[in-house]
Amino acid sequence: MRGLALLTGLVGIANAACPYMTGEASGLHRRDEGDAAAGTEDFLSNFYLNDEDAFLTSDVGGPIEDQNSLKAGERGPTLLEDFIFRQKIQRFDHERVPERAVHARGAGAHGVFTSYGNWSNITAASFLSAKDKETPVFVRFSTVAGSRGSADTARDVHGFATRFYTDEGNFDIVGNNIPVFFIQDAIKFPDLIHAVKPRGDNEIPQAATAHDSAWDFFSQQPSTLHTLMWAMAGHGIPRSFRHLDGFGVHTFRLVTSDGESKLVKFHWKGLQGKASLVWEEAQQVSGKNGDFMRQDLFEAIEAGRFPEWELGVQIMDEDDQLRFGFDLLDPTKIVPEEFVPVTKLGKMQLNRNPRNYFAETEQVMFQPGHIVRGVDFTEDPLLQGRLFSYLDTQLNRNGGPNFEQLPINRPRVPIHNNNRDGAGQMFIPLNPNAYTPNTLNNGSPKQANQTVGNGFFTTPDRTTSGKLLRAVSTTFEDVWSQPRLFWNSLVPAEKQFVVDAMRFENSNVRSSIVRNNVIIQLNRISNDLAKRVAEAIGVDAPEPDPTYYHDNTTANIGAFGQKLLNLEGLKVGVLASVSNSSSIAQGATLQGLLKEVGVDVVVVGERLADGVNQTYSATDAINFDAVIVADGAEGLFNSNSFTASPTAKASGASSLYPAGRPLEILVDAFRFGKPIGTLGQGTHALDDAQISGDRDGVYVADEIDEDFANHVKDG
Ligand code: HDE
Repeated sequence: MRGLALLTGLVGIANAACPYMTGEASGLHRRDEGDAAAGTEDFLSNFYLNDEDAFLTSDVGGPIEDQNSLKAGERGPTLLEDFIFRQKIQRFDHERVPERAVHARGAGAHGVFTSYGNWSNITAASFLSAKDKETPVFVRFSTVAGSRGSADTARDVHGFATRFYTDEGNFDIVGNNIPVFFIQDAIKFPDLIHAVKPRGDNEIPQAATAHDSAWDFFSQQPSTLHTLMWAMAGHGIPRSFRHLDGFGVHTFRLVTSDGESKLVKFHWKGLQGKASLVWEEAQQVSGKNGDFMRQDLFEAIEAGRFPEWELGVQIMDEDDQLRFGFDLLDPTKIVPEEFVPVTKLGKMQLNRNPRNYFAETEQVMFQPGHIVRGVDFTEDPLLQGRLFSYLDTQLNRNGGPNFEQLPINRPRVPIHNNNRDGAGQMFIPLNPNAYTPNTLNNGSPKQANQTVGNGFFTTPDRTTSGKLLRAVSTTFEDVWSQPRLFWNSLVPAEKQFVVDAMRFENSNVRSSIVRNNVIIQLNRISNDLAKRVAEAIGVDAPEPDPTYYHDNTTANIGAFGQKLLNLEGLKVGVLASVSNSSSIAQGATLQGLLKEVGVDVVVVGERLADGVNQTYSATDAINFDAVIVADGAEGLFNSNSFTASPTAKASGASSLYPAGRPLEILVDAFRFGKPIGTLGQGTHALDDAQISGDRDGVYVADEIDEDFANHVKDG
């Protein structure tokens, strides 16, 4: 019976063998196809191990104690026969699997995708076959270059990998938050990654491109320029995983059950809106809270503030491959939305945190090759290479071919095939005739195809032919027009952001040859950009090179310039003083006014007390999206407080936190472009911080009211 989910079989076996699987894992669930469509169900619950009120056991089930090893005499050596000791240490020794070669640092969440309609006119994919049809998803966000323990806020491209557990098998969109990629041919990927990863001799710098080899590669391989521009803009340091968009990058195909195909680009458009950190801030965060982004995601979901994205596609005809002046098979190109608008197919909500980081987020093994009926590849040479790499890397990470049977990887539909054995086989296949064709098992498992059994099929009209050659297609040659399109389309503040980023990165490049080469390439994008970067890094300003220039612009490019779509989970710090209870009460008043938009107020005081959520000693501007100085707290901001000794409390200093911390929070918040506000006498803090109350983003008010709260919201 088709409806019996794959899981059911395992649960049946597990129950017999594992009496300690309790509660949800007790095998009371027998799933059928109806359940498979129930979007938000926690289908992994069949695998939960619940230790509640249970005795500790060995791996083979016998109850044990494991606090002391078995010794020959009180002061004697440990005995080899101590299987409890051996198993515990051995399991510990084997806890790690190889981290991902790239995208090692990441955070995941479960959710549900809901189709906006019946899209059978463009695809046979079953998860898009009906309005309101729900499909469970798991998403993993990541940075690329850093190792597993690196800081979340490194400047980098960000991975946005989504698995749809559809009722016709798993479909992965293994995308990024930037719609283009550095190279056009997968064979260059090891070069790219070796160049951006830390140096071979001293493994420095971690999770950063601000070093010679990265910029050497970028300037020698100008196909990198477009992605580089996006990474140097706000997209490189998003405010959080909730504040970025996602892209499938390559052109894919969608195919109807009749075999009609369209070319598509996948987009994830966030319903939170986009926002970025500023670089000074990101660097501080890296040191002070390396878990900043995973924490934001986890806490938002725990608080019921479920982030959402709409899945959209730009739909193009097969004949459009060269229509827009570039090649749709070239992954360094976007299709401007003015040429082809994005059709929204459905919405994804992330609404459940993993229960175990390793079992879910670390063991999830995405592959661009995980596609379902109704989706097909294109000949993009980067995509073609990825189809090999991800499977290969999973074999390396898991040490064998049965990784698709891990709970987070297994599909929600039964599997039936003649693949057998290998390390870690989790099933007991009952068919002894594991080959096709067979008569001994009545021909089963049977072949499915386009018309029989809802099978996967390759686009019927796909053809390819050609001379064998190792060369870049001439249709991939122009790699400068779109970086310029990107630059032209940024608001001035984000242009400055790009300039600052490039100045920072290249100031750390020792080789003057590399710095020169960088400027040569930037000058092909924009003379303005090249000159502004050159002046900071000791390179002569280049003459314009108009052969490369155009004035085109496009929309929806920058991370700046748009208001957030919602404020959920953002934090406002109210800087108060425990010696003035009214200053603390203002925090509660503001919380009342901001509650409806999901903003949290954190009241900061010299020490923890009633109404004080955090101390000055343990917080910084980086923890807030806006900062308010309460009426009555102004005494803490006296600029003497920076130099005052711990005993000099009269001048506003306190031994309870590092000297000058309240002032530092206010100044940093302003420098990092966050809205700041003062209430009543709190306005004197602005004088101490030398910030004019007339500046944009600074709000001075006598007291808290709706108007003040609205300013904070709009900030
Ligand atoms: Fe990946 N990439 N990649 N990549 N990639 C990996 O696979 C690779 C590329 C992306 O959260 C690895 O499971 C090659 C483009 C994401 O688990 C590895 C090429 C895009 C993730 C690999 C690319 C991506 C990976 C490492 C050039 C955006 C993390 C571990 C042809 C469309 C997925 C793993 C997760 C991970 C190879 C280029 C996105 C080594 C060879 C383009 C989001 O297989």
